[in-house]
Amino acid sequence: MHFLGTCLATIAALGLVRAARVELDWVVGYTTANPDGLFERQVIGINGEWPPKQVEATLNDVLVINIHNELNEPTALHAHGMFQNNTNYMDGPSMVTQCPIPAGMNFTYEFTITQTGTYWMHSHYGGQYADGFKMALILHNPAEPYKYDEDITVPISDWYHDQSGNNLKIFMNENNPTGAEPVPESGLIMDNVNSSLTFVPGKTYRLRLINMSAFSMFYFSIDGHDMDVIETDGIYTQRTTVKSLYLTAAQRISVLVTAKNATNLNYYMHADMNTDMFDTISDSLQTNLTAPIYYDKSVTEFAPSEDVGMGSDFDDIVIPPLEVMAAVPAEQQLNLTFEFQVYTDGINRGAFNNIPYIAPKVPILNTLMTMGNLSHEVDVYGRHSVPYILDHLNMIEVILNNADSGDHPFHLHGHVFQIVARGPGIYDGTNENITWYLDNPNRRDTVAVPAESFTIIRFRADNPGIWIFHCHIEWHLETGLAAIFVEAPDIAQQRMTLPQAFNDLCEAGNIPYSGNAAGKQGLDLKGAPSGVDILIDGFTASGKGAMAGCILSALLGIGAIVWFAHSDPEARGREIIAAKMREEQED
Ligand SMILES: *[C@@H]1O[C@H](CO)[C@@H](O)[C@H](O)[C@H]1NC(C)=O
Ligand SMILES: *[C@@H]1O[C@H](CO)[C@@H](O)[C@H](O)[C@H]1NC(C)=O
Ligand SMILES: *[C@@H]1O[C@H](CO)[C@@H](O)[C@H](O)[C@H]1NC(C)=O
Ligand SMILES: *[C@@H]1O[C@H](CO)[C@@H](O)[C@H](O)[C@H]1NC(C)=O
Ligand SMILES: *[C@@H]1O[C@H](CO)[C@@H](O)[C@H](O)[C@H]1NC(C)=O
Ligand SMILES: *[C@@H]1O[C@H](CO)[C@@H](O)[C@H](O)[C@H]1NC(C)=O
Ligand SMILES: *[C@@H]1O[C@H](CO)[C@@H](O)[C@H](O)[C@H]1NC(C)=O
Ligand SMILES: *[C@@H]1O[C@H](CO)[C@@H](O)[C@H](O)[C@H]1NC(C)=O
Ligand SMILES: *[C@@H]1O[C@H](CO)[C@@H](O)[C@H](O)[C@H]1NC(C)=O
Ligand SMILES: [Cu+2]
Repeated sequence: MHFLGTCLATIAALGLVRAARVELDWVVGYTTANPDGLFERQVIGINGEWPPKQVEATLNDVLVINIHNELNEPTALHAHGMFQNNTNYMDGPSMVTQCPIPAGMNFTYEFTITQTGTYWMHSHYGGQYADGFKMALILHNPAEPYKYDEDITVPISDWYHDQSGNNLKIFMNENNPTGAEPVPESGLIMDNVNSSLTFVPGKTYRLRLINMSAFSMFYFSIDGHDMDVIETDGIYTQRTTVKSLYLTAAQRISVLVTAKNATNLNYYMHADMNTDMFDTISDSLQTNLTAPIYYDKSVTEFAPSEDVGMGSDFDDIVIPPLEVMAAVPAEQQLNLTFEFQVYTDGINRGAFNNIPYIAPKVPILNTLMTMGNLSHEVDVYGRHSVPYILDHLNMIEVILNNADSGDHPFHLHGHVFQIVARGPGIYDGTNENITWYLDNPNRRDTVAVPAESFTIIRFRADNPGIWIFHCHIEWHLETGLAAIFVEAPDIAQQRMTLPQAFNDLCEAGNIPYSGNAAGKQGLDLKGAPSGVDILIDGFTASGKGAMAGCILSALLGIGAIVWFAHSDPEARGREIIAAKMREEQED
């Protein structure tokens, strides 16, 4: 009896009592939408609908998504923030953990929900999520620590009129040596420009704010109301009152907002885009978005604006998690410095340590699973997979040095990390101006690294597999601002077996699914991506982009650009350097 009681208590504590199978059938296809009222465009919808419905499940449920790809190109689905512990192959990024799902094919994602909080799902193939293939993923907690009356998801996103494929062609192009990003045409609160909420006096609302932008960062506030932060990226925080907050692409924050008792006024929510990174802003772009919160729709008066936009003093690094976890010393350190430069293929690329990520010939997880004991050799993954081997259970420290003049949001798949330190400049181990956050550092899965500064994060390598670490500005990821963490490859091989369905995907798409980054055995890497290198070394970091831009415009003048577009990258690089030397001799 006593034993049974203990047993039941344990089962309840582990939350094993309730477990449903949440099965969704999705036809992923094209439809049209006009959420900003300015332009009807083709979007990617689910079962003919856009915006796609949010997905909801409860801790311990099994989430099953049957996809039929009706697009005319491949696709792949990532559930952002899921640990996918022992189901690494369900993580989704194309050519990282799987071959993409070819046009016309069906595929099923299936994994167990082991986390709670606010997440989202989006395509992890090309720039597809900017075309609308994204939705909230809300994971309910049967033992919710905070009390509230209503639960409302508030996605905020930028909106482009052009297809992401076109935007990428213009962006990743020799004619864009400065790397000017596509600037959105609109911003949307709750997938529209006309959204509103209604508050009932006395009720407490949980607003789950999700930044689903491809590019823009937003500052969020509600006139006349405090917000109590209770969650950052699926991690409960201590209740922390703020007047405004910001979210970089892919971040989520839940706030509790208590409605007022009086109904004589209505209020605005504000979401102001951070326009620092926009090279051009069209006159029609509404950068300060608003959506009304009505107490009484018959009242026409709104409370005065308290919006401070980019003047917000919000800083997520100081928000302590509810479950206290002190930082512990690192056992393995990675030093990842990134900036944007023109590479030998003529393209302005973001990269860690001057090596842009370029997808290998074989999905990286397949390389891990099929290379036997060579899976521990960093070389088999290919130089342009930007691989780092992490030893099992090590505390990993990643130094993120931002040598660029813009802020960048970095997301690690399969983990949350602690944000343990921050300071200006590049971290070389001797920096005097550094602030440590060691007692109970904020934990989340996406961190903004401000311009020309460093941020240090730590996490435990307790999830064997292949995890991509990348800038969540969709355009920057495409240029190569990503690295691959190969975590405990030997343990991953022991724990996992790739389901046959994944090999079938590769087979259907004519993609090799075993061997190294070149699709070969052993350490013969010939044929793996190569030859994309930093154009000219020896300039100061700030001068590089500008100098490359000058060289390219000079060459453009002599009509070399056409030839460039068809040449191989190594030859192209040599030619650019030769042209530069000729130019210097002429001067
Ligand atoms: C927003 O509301 C205005 C005014 O009612 C309307 O003219 C416009 O078409 C609406 N826009 C969208 C995208 O629904
Ligand atoms: C693929 O999915 C579609 C839509 O759900 C379904 O009609 C079709 O039968 C499936 N095809 C196969 C081969 O399972
Ligand atoms: C979303 O993230 C992007 C990119 O970091 C940022 O520019 C935008 O302001 C964010 N939006 C919100 C509402 O925080
Ligand atoms: C609303 O009224 C209730 C009951 O009088 C009171 O307890 C509560 O503090 C009031 N709330 C606000 C936000 O003023
Ligand atoms: C947006 O709002 C902020 C804060 O009120 C203000 O400083 C800024 O000028 C506004 N921007 C535009 C384009 O209206
Ligand atoms: C790797 O495995 C092969 C055969 O399975 C074995 O001959 C070789 O000694 C192993 N190498 C290492 C470094 O363990
Ligand atoms: C330290 O760096 C912060 C920015 O990260 C800056 O605001 C502050 O002025 C710096 N302090 C000193 C003493 O340089
Ligand atoms: C990290 O790399 C950068 C760029 O090479 C270098 O300046 C810095 O000193 C390195 N930091 C550490 C801690 O090794
Ligand atoms: C993964 O599961 C193992 C137990 O199988 C656990 O020790 C580890 O902490 C888990 N990691 C994550 C990130 O959930
Ligand atoms: Cu970026």
